[in-house]
Amino acid sequence: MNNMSKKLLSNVVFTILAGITSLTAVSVARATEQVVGDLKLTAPWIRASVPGQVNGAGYVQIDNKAGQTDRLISATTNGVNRVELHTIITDNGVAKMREVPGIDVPANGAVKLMPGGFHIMFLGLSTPFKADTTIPVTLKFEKAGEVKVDFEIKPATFNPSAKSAHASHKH
Ligand SMILES: [Cu+2]
Repeated sequence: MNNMSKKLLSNVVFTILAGITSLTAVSVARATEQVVGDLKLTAPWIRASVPGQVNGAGYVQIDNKAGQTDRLISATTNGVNRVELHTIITDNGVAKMREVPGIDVPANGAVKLMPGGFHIMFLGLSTPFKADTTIPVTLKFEKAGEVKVDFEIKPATFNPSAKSAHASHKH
């Protein structure tokens, strides 16, 4: 290999490495993770309120590396009347929210709270959820105990999986 192609090659390698480094930095900054006991909570978020909206929903992925099921049993935060755990059921073709006593996190598995499924329901907001801010929420698990998590408020138009959410709708 002559000197010129060596230099060219090292430039290419440097460019690739720089690219990988910046990609890594971006994904670390975006995918916020928090660990409590055997649980890992990833990317907690809440959709910003639209005018007149007094309730809101929170979502997060929970991974469990323990060999036994854990269970999210409650959530609390300031500035709301009440926080409930909800799921969505379909009753005669109509999607309805239902309170559940807890949300299981399977052994060596995960549960993903997301639009159209399990969510943390914030009822009676004293102030609307404002995009680009965070809300501290304390989650309580049966085995792992309590953990305080900052939920990121995403714009009202945010949809984490527009495609799959649409596919699950019944037309
Ligand atoms: Cu709900």
